[in-house]
Amino acid sequence: ANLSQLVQAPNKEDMHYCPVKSPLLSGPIHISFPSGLTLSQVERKNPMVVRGGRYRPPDCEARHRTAIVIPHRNREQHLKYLLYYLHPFLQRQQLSYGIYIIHQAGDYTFNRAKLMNIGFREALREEEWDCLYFHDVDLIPEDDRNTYICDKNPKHAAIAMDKFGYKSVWTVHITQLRLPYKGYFGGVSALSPLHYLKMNGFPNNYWGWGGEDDDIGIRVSLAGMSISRPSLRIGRYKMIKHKLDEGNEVNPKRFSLLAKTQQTWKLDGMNSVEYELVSREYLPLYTNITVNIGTMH
Ligand code: UD2
Ligand code: MN
Repeated sequence: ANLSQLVQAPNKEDMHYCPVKSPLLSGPIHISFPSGLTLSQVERKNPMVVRGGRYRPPDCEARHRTAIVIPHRNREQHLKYLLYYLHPFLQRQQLSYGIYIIHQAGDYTFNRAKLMNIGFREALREEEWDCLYFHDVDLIPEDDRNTYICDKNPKHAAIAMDKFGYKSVWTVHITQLRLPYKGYFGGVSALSPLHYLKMNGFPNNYWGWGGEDDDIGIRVSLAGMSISRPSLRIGRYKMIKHKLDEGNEVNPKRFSLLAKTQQTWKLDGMNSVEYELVSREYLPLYTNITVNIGTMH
């Protein structure tokens, strides 16, 4: 090497790809909820995170570019703890990533799935993400080997939750809850842009709690894809305890909507989502996108 090569700071061209398996992983994570935690403490603990909640590994070129999309309204406490754990978690995985909070303005009935469609559009408007993680604000991953990258198939990541004794969630779902098939897709799921467009995204017409996750599971199979899952040992999450939110009452139409998914999925979804962008704020730990999404009619 000549002198000029030696003194030059490494630039992108001579940077090597990060190893296939990150050497920074530490496995199971002990989750607690330190009282009095503030967002500025989270900021100080994550000095490499830049404006809008973006990060790229400093010493190697990331192999994956993942956007985290989080539907949100009125859950600031949960958001704070999620950011506290998620930023270091993603950094240990040596990912290039960005965190997008999709905030529903006003107090009309909440619509989780529609907010995800908006997150998909707004995130890809900014960068060529190769994977999107659709993530509830109250679920904290408990093992950093649960890598936030996309698979060949859509992935359901939150398969074992403390709330259900870490049993396979879809088994719980089949036996105690709603539908007699294994399409369960709630909590945290990962799709590439191609997966997402192939299934026309998520439904826009589920207002209030429930059903939209099952609709999404059905869409995956209607679009001819199957669902992959991490192992039960690794796909563990802690759900921060909460009650049903005001403005997110149980959706009484969920079963009749689900019965029609096969007829509606190509008409309603990413190709029909309408909303009004209220603001886009590049905050230190995340990009906050506030939207008016209207209400049911
Ligand atoms: C389950 C599913 C969830 C979703 C929901 C039904 C799991 C682990 N999770 O969660 O993915 O399918 O049932 O809709 O199976 N939110 C707000 N503010 C609100 C209301 C909701 O921010 O006022 C967001 C937040 O990100 C929250 C998510 O929507 O985590 C889902 O709502 P939930 O946590 O009340 O529903 P839950 O726990 O029954
Ligand atoms: Mn929840």
